[in-house]
Amino acid sequence: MPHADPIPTHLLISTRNAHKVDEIREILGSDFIISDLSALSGFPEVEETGSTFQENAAIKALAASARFDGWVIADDSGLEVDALNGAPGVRSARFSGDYATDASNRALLLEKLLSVRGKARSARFRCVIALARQGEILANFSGSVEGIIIPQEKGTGGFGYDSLFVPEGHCETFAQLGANIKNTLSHRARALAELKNWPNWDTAPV
Ligand code: ITT
Repeated sequence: MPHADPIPTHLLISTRNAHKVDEIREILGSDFIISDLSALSGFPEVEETGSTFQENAAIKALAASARFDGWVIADDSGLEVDALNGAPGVRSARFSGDYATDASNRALLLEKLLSVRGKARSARFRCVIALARQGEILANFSGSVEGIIIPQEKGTGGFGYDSLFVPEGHCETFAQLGANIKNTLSHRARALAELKNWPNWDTAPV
């Protein structure tokens, strides 16, 4: 939803995940100009040392805000599986180790859930988005979507764990449903809906 002027027309996303950038750009629409860390040459790798999505989102947002004099957001997100006591959680990107890929993470998840059946395969995606400006966190926005982990991959769209996750109320995975549907009900879409409705856009420091 566009805001009355002045609006944050330019948002830098502190991420190296091109899939997140595509989704955020599509969800926020044409009222926002989106760039990512490729716009900051020589930007170092940021270590995600937090133990919560909120802490890691803040770490990523503040690192970019130290180098960029405008609105910055960072998305920290992941999958929580109930049968695994919330794992992989904040370790979703590195679930299968330092050299993890989306495919190796999915394979490990399937392996760990081999003996888990039916409703016990419940899970949710969570997303926390930190908004920063001039080296300060101004707000956090969060969203989640409930669902179930199926026993084999289905669909080719999306990224990460999308081909294993069937959102509540649907019969297909996020990878099968495609961006148009995923971006209306995902954890990221819900967090970004809060961001768009943040009441302080007009009064925040510029
Ligand atoms: P940045 O830190 O650079 O933003 P990242 O991929 O490392 O990129 P995270 O630390 O937030 O991002 O880890 C998120 C991981 O959780 C991501 O790599 C996926 O494995 C998973 N994930 C998050 N959102 C997802 C989504 O919408 N669909 C599928 N998997 C998702």
